[in-house]
Amino acid sequence: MKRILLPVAALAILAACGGKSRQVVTPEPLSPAAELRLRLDSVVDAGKYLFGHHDDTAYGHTWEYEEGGSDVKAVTGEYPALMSWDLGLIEVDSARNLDGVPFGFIRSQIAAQHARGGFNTISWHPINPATRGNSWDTSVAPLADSVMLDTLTVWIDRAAAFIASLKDADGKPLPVIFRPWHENSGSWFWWGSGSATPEQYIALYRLTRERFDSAGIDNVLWAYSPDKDLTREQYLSTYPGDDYVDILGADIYAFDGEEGIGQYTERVRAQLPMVVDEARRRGKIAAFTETGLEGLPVADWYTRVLRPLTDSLGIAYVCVWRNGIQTQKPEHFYVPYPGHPSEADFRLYHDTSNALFVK
Ligand code: BMA
Repeated sequence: MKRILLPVAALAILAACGGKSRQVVTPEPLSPAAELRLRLDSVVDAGKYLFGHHDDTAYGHTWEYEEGGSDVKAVTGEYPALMSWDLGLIEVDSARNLDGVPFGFIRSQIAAQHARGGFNTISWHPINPATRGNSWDTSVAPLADSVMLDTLTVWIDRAAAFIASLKDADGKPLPVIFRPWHENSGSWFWWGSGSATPEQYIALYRLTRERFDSAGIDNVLWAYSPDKDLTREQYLSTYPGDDYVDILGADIYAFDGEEGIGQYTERVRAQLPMVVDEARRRGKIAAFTETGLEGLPVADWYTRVLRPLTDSLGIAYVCVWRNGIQTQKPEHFYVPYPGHPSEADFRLYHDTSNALFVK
């Protein structure tokens, strides 16, 4: 069942034609989030999906912070239709995120991506409020201690303030997908299954959305994205609820090069159609929120492995992770850079798949 949201123009026509009294009802303008929802619906209705890349214009394999820089664009001629960004360390008022990207830069890139007709999604790797270690520090489970929620509320409000500050040149809020508390079914994050009960997780997610809502923030679609190998029941066991979530996703990575293709394919086929089905039944959007093969040791991975899995799935987007800088993380990249053996294959994926890119 799809929730039908009519654009303002259609509502105005309906109002103008409706009834003998010819009373014209001036419709409320759509919120940026509702407009984003319509745009994502039209992508899915057209049988397409956005191609996404994390930190796309911040840095790539051989460059950082260069005007026009993007490994996706360098190889395909276009930017990814979706750009992904992370708020990690915004909670402690840092000027740069956990991967060194200045928040001011992220703000400007989100505006630039929107202006070129693209989309933006935001994840968040906050530090552990109990230990002040990073997101992967599970030595203390902060959600077991209700006092931690006070700290987290302050942190959530800082994330909310950043997202509320995203505006276009006319001062209109820019729509974004927000995907906090991701991969919670795994045990590697302090909000994950090893450190939080389903109730604690759901309470954290709901608190996050409630803080945004009470601040009147209306430029966000909310994504839920647990990890791999989940049955429907397991997937739904930490689902925050239809009133809190707009996008149902999953993070499923490929591992082990050629040998791992079978397992990856099975994992995606076992879970993503279920996610798409749940999303449809609930009137929500489905997405493949994170995936990729680190280092691309399989040269035709994009056309041989990813394209058949994603091309007719009914998802609004697929997002691959970042291209780390060569001098820091030489093998940590998920799209080919110029000169990489899978360059031609990625171009072919760009040219022949249902994935969308932007000029
Ligand atoms: C991980 C890696 C890390 C990074 C983190 C947050 O998958 O890319 O290097 O710090 O995501 O972006």
